[in-house]
Amino acid sequence: MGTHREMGRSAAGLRFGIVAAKFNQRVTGTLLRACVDALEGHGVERDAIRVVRVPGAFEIPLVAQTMAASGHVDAVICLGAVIRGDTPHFEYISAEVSRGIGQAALENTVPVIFGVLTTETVAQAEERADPKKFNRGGEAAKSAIEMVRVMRMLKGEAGRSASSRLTSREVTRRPGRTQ
Ligand code: INI
Repeated sequence: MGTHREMGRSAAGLRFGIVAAKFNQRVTGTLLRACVDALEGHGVERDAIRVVRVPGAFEIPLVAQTMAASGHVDAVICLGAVIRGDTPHFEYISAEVSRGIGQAALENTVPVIFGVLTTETVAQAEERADPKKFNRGGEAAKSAIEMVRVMRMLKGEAGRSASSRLTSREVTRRPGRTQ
């Protein structure tokens, strides 16, 4: 991750919600710090980042859905670590979390970013969270910023094409005649 000056202030004025699981705290704490650092590095104010901690990854979708529906954030970032070695019900938890996060995004048309690590071992999760290695927390922040831009572009295009349809209808309408 570069310095704040290198990263610029491209996300200044945007607001983010972060839902981070406490389970596997060493890993999720690292993900959370790297995520907040990256957002701030792109110009997001600390006051514009709302962090909510939940017990485990299974609880992430409910809070993500609530934040996404609130209208108070431009994107939600979900952080967690589900580790197969420690989790007999690994498949259930990871399937539910990914389904719930996707659902929160689609139901609200708000970006909800999947920053949940699913690994075989704690060592793999630590490596993916490490800001000097894979830095998945920082990557999740960058994906969130990118998706806010994508959604703003699409919503802007939708607004423009609606008004251009209106204009062309007005152009073809003859003066003095009703429809
Ligand atoms: N939660 C995690 O975030 N990661 C795990 O690896 C994990 N394991 O190993 O079970 C885990 N379990 C807790 C779960 O997410 C819920 O908090 C719990 O079942 C209460 O609903």
